[in-house]
Amino acid sequence: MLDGRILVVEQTTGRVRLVVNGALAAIDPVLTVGNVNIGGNEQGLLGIAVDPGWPARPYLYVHYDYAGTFRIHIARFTVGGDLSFTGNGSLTIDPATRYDILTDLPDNANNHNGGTLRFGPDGMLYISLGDDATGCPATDPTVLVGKILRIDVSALPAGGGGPPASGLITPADNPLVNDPNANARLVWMYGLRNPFRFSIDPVSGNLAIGDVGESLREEVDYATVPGSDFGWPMREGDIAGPSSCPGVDPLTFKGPIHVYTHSDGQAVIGGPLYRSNGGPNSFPAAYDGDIFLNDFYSPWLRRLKGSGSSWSLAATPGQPNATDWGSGATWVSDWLETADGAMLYCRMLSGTGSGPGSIRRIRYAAPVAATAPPGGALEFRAPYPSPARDLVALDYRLAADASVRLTVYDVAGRAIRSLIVAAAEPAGEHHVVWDGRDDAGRAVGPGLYLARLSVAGAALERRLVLTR
Ligand SMILES: [Ca+2]
Ligand SMILES: [Ca+2]
Repeated sequence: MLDGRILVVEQTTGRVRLVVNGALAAIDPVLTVGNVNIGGNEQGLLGIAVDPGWPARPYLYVHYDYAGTFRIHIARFTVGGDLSFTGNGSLTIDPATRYDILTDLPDNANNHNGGTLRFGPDGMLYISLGDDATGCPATDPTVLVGKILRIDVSALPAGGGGPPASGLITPADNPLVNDPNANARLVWMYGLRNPFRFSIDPVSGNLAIGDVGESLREEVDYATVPGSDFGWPMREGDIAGPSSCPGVDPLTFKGPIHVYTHSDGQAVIGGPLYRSNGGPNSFPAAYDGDIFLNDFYSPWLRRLKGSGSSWSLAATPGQPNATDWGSGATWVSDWLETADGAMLYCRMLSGTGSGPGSIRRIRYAAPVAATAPPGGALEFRAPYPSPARDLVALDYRLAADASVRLTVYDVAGRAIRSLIVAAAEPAGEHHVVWDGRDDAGRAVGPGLYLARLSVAGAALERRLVLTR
């Protein structure tokens, strides 16, 4: 995210796309990173960050698997064009400006590469690295796998080149800064399996990490103490892990704040550590400090609320159910909070996994006042996501038991899908998902549709848009 512009990396093409005011920039792609290795499902161009000193420091940083030497590279590119966004917002990047910052991060296995770059409020660059399928080296600070690194890029010379001497990027306040090993001096957190996505609290600088599990547990870690060991591979979430590592003291492990089993998903994605910033699309103060997560293979988005040292899933009126804060969002590979308090999320894929991806926004909207039909108060919430590509959630709340009818109409006023046919429904929250198909099971075309909820002789209507 860059002053209202969105930068998107494409994993397997190495392309960096720039979105300006909802459309691709005039120069597209803005950059193609060369020599990206795309073995397996997990390698590729995985992460990007913008220098916090932009536009005076017009730098982008990328995290990618490098083809040729079985190493992960962290590199910087110098950006030209409309840096201050006074014109059309288009940017230019000369690939020859590539400055290699780290080129020796092990990548012998094509999986477990980490992949996130983010700057903290301290101006330092944080880098996630998976264990490269090695297990115990994740607990060894001298081997740069299974770690979050913290480096200082402020003193790097301008232009292309690199890599720098280790001392030039080592922050003076890293936890192992006095270690004789240069690798260890870059380590911020360790004992992680594959922290593909993490976020940083813009207030405290603490990290919320989604650590993808092996075969039994997915976990979220809240990293508040530099130099913490999160236990992999001796621990997997809240249970024993697959390996015992000689000389590693389990008593020092920091446990996860949240776990779920593989009946609920297969790959956790660490979402924003949210700050209610008062912006025009900001969620209320009750969201301040909450940690979001999703699972790449499951449709849900979840919200964790902290109380003291314990965290639990939030239950907010209007949620699809007591566990999920949102639904209908499979294939989400990353999300972040924007300056206006909204959240963007990226779906890498759609449908059953072969459809195109999209960037979407979640923003706070004050609850819509309900009309009061005979028989009890009723709320019919705005359909979401909006617009929708395939699934649309239609949520409503009944104050009392009632007979309900829910029908979708096309713009010509034809009833095309009966979702609820005069059924007796209990008081409370209800979550209905329309799959974009008519009563004959055919996928309907893109366009505007109307959902009508009829309760006790009164009807409420909501418009929705399918983009297909
Ligand atoms: Ca790897
Ligand atoms: Ca762990």
